[in-house]
This record gives sequence, structure tokens and C-alpha cells, in this order.
Amino acid sequence: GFELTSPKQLERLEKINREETFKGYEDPIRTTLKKEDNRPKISLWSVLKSMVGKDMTKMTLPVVFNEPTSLLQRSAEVLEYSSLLDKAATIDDSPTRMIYVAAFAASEYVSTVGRIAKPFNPLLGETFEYARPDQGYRVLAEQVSHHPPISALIAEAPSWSYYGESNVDTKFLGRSFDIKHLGTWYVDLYPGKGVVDQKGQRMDHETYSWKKIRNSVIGIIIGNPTIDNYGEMEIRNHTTGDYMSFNFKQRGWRASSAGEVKGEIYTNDGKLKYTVGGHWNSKIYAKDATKPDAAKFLVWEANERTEMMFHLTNFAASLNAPQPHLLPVIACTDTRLRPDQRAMENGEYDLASSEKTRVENKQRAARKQRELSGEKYQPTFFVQAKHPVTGETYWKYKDNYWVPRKEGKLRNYKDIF
Ligand code: CLR
Repeated sequence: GFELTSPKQLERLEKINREETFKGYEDPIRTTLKKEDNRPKISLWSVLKSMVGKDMTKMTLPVVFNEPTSLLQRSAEVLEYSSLLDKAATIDDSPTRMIYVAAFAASEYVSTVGRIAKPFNPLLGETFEYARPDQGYRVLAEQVSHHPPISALIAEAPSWSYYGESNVDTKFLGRSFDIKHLGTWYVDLYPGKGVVDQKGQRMDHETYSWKKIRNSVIGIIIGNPTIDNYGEMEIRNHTTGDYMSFNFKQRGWRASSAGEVKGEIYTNDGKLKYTVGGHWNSKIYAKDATKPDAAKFLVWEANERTEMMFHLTNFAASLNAPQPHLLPVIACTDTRLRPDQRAMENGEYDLASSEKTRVENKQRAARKQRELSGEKYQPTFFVQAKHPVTGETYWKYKDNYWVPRKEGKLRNYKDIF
């Protein structure tokens, strides 16, 4: 919806189109699941009480505690509010761009409300693609490691890329079920007018990075299980030197304090430029801190939600849709083709459970085979590399998905289901 102005943005748009990214995305977007919620009601505590001290990968839970999404898809849910990045790229000054990048980083948490269920742990080599012709972006995620479970993801649009690794450390400590995020996430933003870096050099893009805050399921023993998201997010613009400290307050006794966020944006000379406030579960505002009488302005507002099975958001309901034009085009490793998750979505819990056991056994057999032949597993679409800006190790997209996909070469390249 935003105008593209720079040659770099147009070049990126041209690549997305040339690689026929949107082939298969002709069907209308699915926004809801029509099934009735007929899951048996089992108390979470009754199942979890024997698992104190365990992490999620070591818990064998009945499949009714799952939701029909994979962790690859859940990492892609952040794209629901990607128009914040489109907007950021239209802004000329760097601290103001930071407001919208920060709102993007915070916007994904509203989708966690009511979702007290376990996403499917992706199989090694499982992929998930998602593209939006109406918004101009595309996403690719791949499970690059099984122990520990790590997913790599890249989303690309004409004026930005968002990429990083999802590597979560989960622990059930009795009172709460906690999820710590170890991976770093990046945005490369290509503003229409370019960027001036800290040395005064003109650049076509700038790089931001941050780590995700903690998720915590509380109220497991008494009351109803609720999700909280809290901690300190530090967002850095490595190119201009701007910095933001963004605090997500832990939920207190009063429900009114739930979801509170507070942040400060500093320019590279250490001066406070903006304050940001609001709630990750409803609205986020910003205010110019250099002007005493400045009014706060709305930056982000959560989308309306239709109540549906598993409390998915409307955006989440679109991710696993078995669209007739799309299924023949996607890679054979795509989550949409995973039989246990599909059965779960269809409300066939017994089939979901037996298929889950089958595909997990198949994964185990493949690993045994590799061990016997001394073969080291290599992901297909991502490779570990040193980040050109931060110097940290990250999963670099090999730029080898969309062209082979277009040529039909990913229809049979692997057999994981
Ligand atoms: C949060 C947003 C991140 C990606 C991400 C990774 C792990 C997810 C987490 C999100 C939300 C909460 C989550 C978690 C894994 C397990 C946990 C779904 C999506 C659930 C609530 C734990 C349920 C407990 C079971 C025992 C039922 O970008």
C-alpha cells in the first residue's frame, strides 16, 4: 500500500515478481476454521503435574494439547503487522523509523492471547512458505536443527527483509511454563531516501536487531491458564547508532496491568528522542520527548479477532490453508502437507496421534541412517554464516528456494512425511 521510490526497492520488487513468488496464491485467503471445538476438556495441571522440571521437547502430551500450527508457522505470524515495516521505510529520519520497527517487534504478542496449546515441533527439514500478493512480501522458514530445535526464517519485501532464528529454551517449573528465546532477529530496512550511517556514508539500507522477550504460561495450577509476555527488549539500529530499550512489564495481580509496554528511543549521541507506551495486547503510542507539549500519537492497533477453534487469529487461520492452486506448487516438505497436523486441523484426533508417531519414527530412522553412514546433516535453504554487520553467527538464506520452486524442482526433492 506504500509507494516505492528508490531504485533498490524497485529492484527488490522486480526479483520477487521475476521468481514467480505469487504463483499458487490465486485462491481467496482463508480467515477462519469452521470446525466446532469438540476437544475433550482435560485440565492442564492434571497432565503437567508429573512433568515438573522438564522442557517441552521431553514432554509427551496427548495430541489434544496441540494446536494445528507448526513452530515454523508461529514464527511467521509476526508478518501479520508487516505494514509497520512498509511504513517505516517511507520515513526519512532514523529515530522515527525506529518507532515503527519497535511496534512491529511488539505486535506479534497479541496473537499469543488465548493460545495455550503446543504448536507442532517441525520435523528436521520441514519448510513453510507464505506469500501475500496483496502485500508484496514472501516468507520462507526451514527447520535447520532438531536437537536443539531451531528454525530459520526470512521474509522479504521490496523495502525490507526480516530474518533470524527461533531457538527456544522451555521449562516447566510447576507454577509457570516459561519460554526463553535465544535467537537474534534482524530487519534490513531500505528507506525510500536511503540512510546516512554513523560515518556519514550514504547506504541503501540499515540493519536493526533484537532478541524476543519471554513467554510464560501462568495460572496452571489454579484459575485458567493465561499467557504473559515480558522482559526487556533492546533494539539497535547498527547503521545509524540509534538505540531503543523497550520494557514489557510482567503481569501483576491486577489484570489491568497486563500487557503494559514502555520504551525510550535514543539517538546515537545518547539523547532521548521518543518515548513509546501502551499495551502489546491492544494499542501502542509514541511521543516526541524533545518537545514538552508534544501530543502522543497512535502507532499500532491490534486487529479484530473472530472467535474460532483453538483461538487462532484470522491471520493464523490463513497459514495452513490447503489452497487448491497452492498445494501443487509448494515444496514437498511444506507444513501444509504434514499429515498429522492436517488431521488435527480436521478434528481427527486419533488419526493425528497415530500419524504424529509415524512421522516422528520416520525422522528417527533417517537420523539413525545418517549416523551409520557418518553423514552430517545440512539444511537445504539456510547456512550458518557470520553476519556482515554484527559479526554474530546467523542463518543466512541461500537464495535457493523460489527459483527451484518455480521450476517444479521442489516437488520431490526429499521425503520427510
Ligand atoms: C511466541 C512468539 C515467538 C515465537 C514463539 C515461539 C514459541 C511459542 C511462543 C511464540 C508462544 C507460546 C508457546 C511457545 C511454545 C509453547 C508455548 C506456543 C509463538 C505454549 C503456550 C505452551 C503451552 C503449554 C502446553 C503444556 C500446553 O515469535
